[in-house]
Amino acid sequence: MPEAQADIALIGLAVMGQNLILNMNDHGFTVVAYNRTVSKVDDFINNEAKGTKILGAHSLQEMAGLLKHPRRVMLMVKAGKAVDEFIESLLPVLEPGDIIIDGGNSLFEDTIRRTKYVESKGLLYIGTGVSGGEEGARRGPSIMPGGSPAAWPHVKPIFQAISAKVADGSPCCDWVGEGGAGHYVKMTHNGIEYGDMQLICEAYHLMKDGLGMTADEMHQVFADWNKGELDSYLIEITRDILAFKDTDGAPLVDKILDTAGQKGTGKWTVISSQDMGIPITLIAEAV
Ligand code: 2AM
Repeated sequence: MPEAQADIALIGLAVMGQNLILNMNDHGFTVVAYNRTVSKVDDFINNEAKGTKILGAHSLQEMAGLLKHPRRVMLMVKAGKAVDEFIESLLPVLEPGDIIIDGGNSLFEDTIRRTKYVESKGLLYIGTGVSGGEEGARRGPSIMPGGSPAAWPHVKPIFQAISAKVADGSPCCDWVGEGGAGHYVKMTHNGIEYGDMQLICEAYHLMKDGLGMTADEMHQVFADWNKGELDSYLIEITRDILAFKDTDGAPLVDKILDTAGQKGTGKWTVISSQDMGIPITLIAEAV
């Protein structure tokens, strides 16, 4: 048996998962990587993770055997059924006191249920929001953990090391609360971004169809806005998108289909607001 040497395991080798692993490795943690499609473990170890301390496991048993105690296992898999299935397969290879962490965009009610279930088996559970996309995962995401309070001291050093930092150096990561609190905060944070995007779309619509402005003129407006109190990530990328030219020199934005999809967090935010009798019409418009 190889020595139990790894600080944390991460399951789910899509880009978010891979980038979180690389980020943890940069901060001195030894990570074990695992994925349902096991061939992706070797692909990752032989490519993106080449030359690092990252370990690959080809079964959950092997993964569990490589972990220090209490074991920390983080899931970065598709929200929904995949999380429940992994919890079921992890329980037999883990022990009381071990910690399962779900870093996907799970519905907070699922996280409340899973926290109770995993705790009933003597293990600990964390449902955490991870914000910042692929780039954030690699360089420093905002992390919003909630679930079993007893798990937090074991996860805190890793999460606070890999998270983004505020100007004064404090980490963009702290304990949010019990049960589904972490995923609730992440959901609401996403909902607010939906509202932000709705405002940007309405401003674009008024400028384009109301005032007949060109993409270059709108680019200038967003560039000015981004220098004042509206200075933010979404205004900044809108500024850049409006200036982006296709190979023929025309603004690319005018050729993109006027349609968008959603993965659920905005809808859940609105449903939760209705459950509490607190209307949030802007976010509802966005959805
Ligand atoms: P895969 O590589 O085996 O498809 C993002 O899709 C991540 O979630 C991937 O690591 C993917 O594994 C995993 N995933 C998606 N659906 C899954 C399921 N039903 N069971 C296990 N893993 C799943």
